[in-house]
Amino acid sequence: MRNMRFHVMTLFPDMVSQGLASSITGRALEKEIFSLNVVNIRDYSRDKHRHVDDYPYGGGAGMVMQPDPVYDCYADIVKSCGKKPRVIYMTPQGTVFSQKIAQELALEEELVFLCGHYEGIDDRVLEEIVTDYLSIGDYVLTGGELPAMVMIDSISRLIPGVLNNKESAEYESFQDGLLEYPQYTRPEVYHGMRVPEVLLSGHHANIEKWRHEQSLKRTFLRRPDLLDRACLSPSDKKYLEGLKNP
Ligand code: 9D3
Repeated sequence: MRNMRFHVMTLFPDMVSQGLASSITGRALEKEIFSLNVVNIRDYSRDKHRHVDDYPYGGGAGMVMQPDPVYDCYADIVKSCGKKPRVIYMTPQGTVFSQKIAQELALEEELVFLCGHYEGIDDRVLEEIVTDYLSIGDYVLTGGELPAMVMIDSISRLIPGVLNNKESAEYESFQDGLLEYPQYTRPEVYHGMRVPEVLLSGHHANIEKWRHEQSLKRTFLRRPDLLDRACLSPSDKKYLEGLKNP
C-alpha cells in the first residue's frame, strides 16, 4: 500500500501539527497510514534574529517573505523525496480546491504545501518551485495554514485505510453528487417531533426510496447548483419536477 507523505512549510508549525494530530487524521498518523513532516521556514533564516521577511521593493504596506529561507527549506525537503514533488502554494489567488482536486492529489506519493504569511512571498521563489496555486474559497484568512490543513484532511481520507468501513461506505453513497438524507436516532419523540414513520417500518425498499427522495429534495432546496452535475434517473427528474410545480 502507498504510504503518502505530506510536507508543510510554515512559520506556524505547531498550528499544523496540533491541528492534524486529532480526530481521524490523528488516528491515521498513529497507524502510519500517511506521514506528516512539518517544517519551520524560520529554521532556514540566515539572520541572527531569525528574520524571514523584509520590506517590499517599490514600497507599500507590510512585509514580504524572502526567497532564500523558503528555497533552502524546499531544497531540504526535496532531498528527502524520491522524485521532484508537487509544491502547492496556498494563496487566495489560486484555483479553488474541490473534491476533484483532492482525488487527483491523493494519487501523489509526496506533496509539499507552502504556507505564506505577511503580504506574501517573493515571487521569484514561487516561480521557481511552485507547481500548483490553490485557494479554499473566496474569504480572507490570516495565512495558508488552515487551508493546508483543510486540504490534507480531505486528501488523506481518500487514502485506503484512513476511513473505517462504515465511513468508506458513506463516502461511496455520496458519489451520486446529491446531499445526504436526514438522519435520526433515539428518542423516537424529541421536543414533540416524531422520527419519520417510514424509518420505523422496517420496510427496506420504502426506506431507500424515502431517503433518496429526501436527498433530492435537500439538494433542490439547499444546493440547487449541484443538480446540474448530479447523476439523475428519469424518475429522479420527475420527482424534482413535482417539487418545482406543486
Ligand atoms: C487583501 C489583500 N491581501 C492582504 C495582505 C491579500 C491576502 C494575502 C494573504 C489576504 C489573505 C492572505 C492570507 N490567506 C492565505 O494565505 C490563504 C487563503 C485565504 O485567505 N482564503 C482562502 N484560501 C486561502 S489559501 C491561502
